Amino acid sequence: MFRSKAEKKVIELGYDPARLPPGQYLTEKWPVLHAGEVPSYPDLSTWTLRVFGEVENEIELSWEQLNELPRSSNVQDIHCVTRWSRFDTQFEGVHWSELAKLAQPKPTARFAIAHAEAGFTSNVPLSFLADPNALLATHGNGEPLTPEHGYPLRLVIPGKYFWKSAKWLRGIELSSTDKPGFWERYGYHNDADPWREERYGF
Ligand SMILES: Nc1nc2c(c(=O)[nH]1)N[C@H]1C(S)=C(S)[C@@H](COP(=O)(O)O)O[C@H]1N2
Ligand SMILES: [Mo]
Repeated sequence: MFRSKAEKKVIELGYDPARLPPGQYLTEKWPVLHAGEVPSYPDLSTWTLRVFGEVENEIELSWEQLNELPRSSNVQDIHCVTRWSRFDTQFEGVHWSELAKLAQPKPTARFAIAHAEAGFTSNVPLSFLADPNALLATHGNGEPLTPEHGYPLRLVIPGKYFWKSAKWLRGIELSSTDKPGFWERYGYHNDADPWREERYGF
């Protein structure tokens, strides 16, 4: 059976090669990738997270209020469109369902638009935000997120290229219509499924 160099490395490291999406290679590091600058360290006493749009109750939580919500953690593989994949990344934080209890999405809400610092946005169908393994993460690999990985809060969306997982998250907008985000408007594929290699275009 033909195996690519990338697949051979996965096997050498003791992993199932079926975990590597097409056209990806495994890295053991955690690369840093984003457009623009890492935002300056936030003042957590004024930091807020908004949930708005197609919800019954728009909410704006302080850092303290966010951290009072029930927490969960999970382990998942992440896949960047620039072709690196990282296996078994552990994230800890708050699941969307905890925010949904407070904000109460309207039945018309079909898409979630993540709003991050400096106007960055990313869009997914609401079902991907509601995935049991999605998280609004405060921690990665057991440590608070570092500034370059999204401190104090980032999104983690499984089943999509990692650009959908907005770092420096400040809000979630629910919408009845889709709103292509920063990388999507730049030419990346709206659906971003790494298993179907939805890298560019629609
Ligand atoms: N706010 C913001 N979040 C972002 C991006 C960005 O440009 N801005 N880039 C995305 C991309 S392309 C990737 S691959 C991941 C990288 O996350 P990491 O730097 O923690 O590996 O962040 C995503 N989240
Ligand atoms: Mo990426």
